[in-house]
Amino acid sequence: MPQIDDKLAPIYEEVVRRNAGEPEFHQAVREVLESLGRVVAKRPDYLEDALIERICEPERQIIFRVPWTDDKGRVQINRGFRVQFSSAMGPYKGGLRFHPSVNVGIIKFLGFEQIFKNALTGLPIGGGKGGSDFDPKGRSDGEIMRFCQSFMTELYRHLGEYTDVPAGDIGVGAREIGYLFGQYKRLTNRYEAGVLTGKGLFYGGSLARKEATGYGNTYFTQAMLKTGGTDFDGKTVVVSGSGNVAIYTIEKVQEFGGRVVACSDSSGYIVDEAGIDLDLVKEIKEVRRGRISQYVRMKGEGNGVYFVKSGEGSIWDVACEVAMPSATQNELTGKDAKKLVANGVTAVGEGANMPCTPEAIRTFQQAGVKFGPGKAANAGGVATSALEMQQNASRDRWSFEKTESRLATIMRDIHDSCYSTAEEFGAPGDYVIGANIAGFIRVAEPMRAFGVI
Ligand code: NDP
Ligand code: 2IT
Repeated sequence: MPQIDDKLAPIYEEVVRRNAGEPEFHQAVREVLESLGRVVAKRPDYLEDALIERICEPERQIIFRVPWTDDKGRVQINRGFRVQFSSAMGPYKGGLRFHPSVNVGIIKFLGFEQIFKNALTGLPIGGGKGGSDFDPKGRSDGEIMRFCQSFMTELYRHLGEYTDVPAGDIGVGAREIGYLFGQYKRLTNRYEAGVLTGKGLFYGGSLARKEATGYGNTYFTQAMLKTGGTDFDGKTVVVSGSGNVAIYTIEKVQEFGGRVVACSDSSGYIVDEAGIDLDLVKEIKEVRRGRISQYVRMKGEGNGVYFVKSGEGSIWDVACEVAMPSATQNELTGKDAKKLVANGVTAVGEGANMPCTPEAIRTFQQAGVKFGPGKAANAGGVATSALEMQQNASRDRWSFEKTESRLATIMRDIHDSCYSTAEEFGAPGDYVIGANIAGFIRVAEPMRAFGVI
């Protein structure tokens, strides 16, 4: 098991002590600190002025009550969060997650990852994350709207195009961003387009933002495959989830000639051995907001098409050469990783944030599987959010081709900087170490320049 350097171990112990009951946050911090031993061995000056301790402490954490009225006239109460983690590189930037599992530890892990991810994009954005334990499943449009309006009625005072710029994440897409933006505009009396990203195309959104995370992970994973002299063409691929990230991963993998044979939601997974019919998945998920099991009902069971209920098997039992986990944290365990390795997986690109457990990552790396960590592989979404901010600031609108071509270049640059940083720090081929160190150095330099703040 990778160890934390002796000089950094007390920092980790203090993070665990001061953030009790937040295992996902501890996991994210631990992974970064495991990589930083190599940095402080070369550059002990990074240990000065509690710089690493400061990176682990959010600049500001906001927790608030979100009251709203459901369709039956009953008052419901949820909890809202925004963790403004680091503004060393630019305004806080990161998504909002609406899911019943959301708590402060999950938002902190996501915000912490976001600092390094955003730094890796090379664009001027700090790190933050927010959300609520609100469960959008089964809620009407009216309920979603009233919830979003109440959420923004508190959050707006903490936002601004130069202060903090949220976007979507699990349970938050264009519909929710529309309601949030409308309420922000009404409360502030300002048409401040750059305060949110992932907006609709007819009021300041960027072409290719919706596709960007999935496309970006596909570009990143393609770059990893190319270091071994191969690509997606003809490869069998499994993509977990069937939300925003999963759908546009499947789209780009198919364009690159890969055959995606399985995807999932929290109720289970579907297999279509001939290759997933993406139009059908989009109809079920983007139009009907339904369950992935409907795929089998609509397509007809048999001929290699079937559904497996969650709890009765894992999507990672399905044999593939490339795995792209794109649902949620810790969805791919050590046991799953062993199964994937036994079935011949050669590359894993994390579309979700921290979907592989530490044991799974170790299993992949020990088996020589190319492993792209989320903070590098899924950075295309936030990078394109920064491109949306650029378009809003210059009152401009770029074509799909121009935006996608910028995205592709950014993803190849992230790949190359992770690859070369890993080599420079004595861990060739280790994208986890490469991403953590390259991201850390980019944030550490402005922090030192600013003094103790
Ligand atoms: P969506 O809400 O569009 O889709 C989420 C998908 O994951 C759904 O299929 C959902 O199934 C499944 N899922 C969510 N939670 C669980 C769970 N606890 N157990 C099993 N399945 C689950 O979200 P996104 O596609 O936007 O996000 C997916 C992942 O990608 C997240 O980790 C997010 O943080 C990350 N990400 C997103 C970016 C973006 O731009 N949107 C950018 C970078 C990373 P069900 O519908 O049944 O809940
Ligand atoms: O995890 C992520 O990078 C996101 N959910 C996207 C954040 C953003 O600001 O676009």
